[in-house]
Amino acid sequence: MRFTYVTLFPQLVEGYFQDSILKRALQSALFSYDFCDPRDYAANKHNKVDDTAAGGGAGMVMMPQPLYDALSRFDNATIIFPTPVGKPFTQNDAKRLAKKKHIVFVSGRYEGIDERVVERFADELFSIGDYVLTGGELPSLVMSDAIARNIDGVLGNRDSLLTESFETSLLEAPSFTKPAIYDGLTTPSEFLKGNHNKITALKFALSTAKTQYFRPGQLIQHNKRTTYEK
Ligand code: 6GU
Repeated sequence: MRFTYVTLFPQLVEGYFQDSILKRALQSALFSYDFCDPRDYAANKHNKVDDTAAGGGAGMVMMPQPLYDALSRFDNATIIFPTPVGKPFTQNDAKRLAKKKHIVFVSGRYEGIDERVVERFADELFSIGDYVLTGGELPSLVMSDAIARNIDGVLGNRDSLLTESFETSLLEAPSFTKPAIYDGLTTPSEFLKGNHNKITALKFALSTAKTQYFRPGQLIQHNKRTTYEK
C-alpha cells in the first residue's frame, strides 16, 4: 500500500509516522507514504494556489489549476477527499480500502477546494464526524491509521483485529492488567483465574453492557441481526 498526501502542510502529517506501530510497519515495507505539494504545480509567478471565492463570501478557495495538474499524475490510485460533507468514514471503509494499492488523500485548506477538482478527481468523499476542522490533514491521518492497521502484517497480533469495537456490532470489552487490586478497585476475578470459556462469557456480558450504556441503538440492531440469523 502506498499513501500519498496532497497537502500544503506535509509536516503536519509526517510526525505521525515517526513512532509506534506505523513506524514498524514502514520499516517492514508493509506500506509507504509520500507527499505532493500543490504549490509545486502552480503555473503562476508567485506559486499561488488559492483565490477569492466566486460569488463572494469569506475566505480563500484552492483554485483548480495546481490541483488538476497535481492529481492528473495519479493513474490507478483511489483519490479520497476528506470533507465534512462526505459520507461518515467507518470501519468497513477502513477494511475495504486496506486492499487498495495506492490511496491519495487531498487536503483542502482555506475555505475549501474549487468543486470542479472534486467532480473531476474524487473517488470517495469522507467525513470523520460532525464538527469543523481547519484542514483535511488530521482526517487524512485518522483514515490512514484506520486503514493501515487492516493491512496484513501491520498489527503483530492477528486476534486483536477480530475482537475490537466495530468489528462486531458490539463495543470491545474493557481491559485490565496487573495489579489485581489498584486504588481499591479490582480486576474481575474471572480474568485472573484462567478459565477461557468463563472469560469469553464474561467479556461478552461486559461488551453487551458497555454497548447498551454507550450505544443503545447499536445493541438493538445487534439483537435484531442475531435473531434474524438464527
Ligand atoms: Cl474529513 N475534513 C475536514 N476538512 N473537516 C472535517 C472532516 C473532514 N470531518 C469533519 N470535519
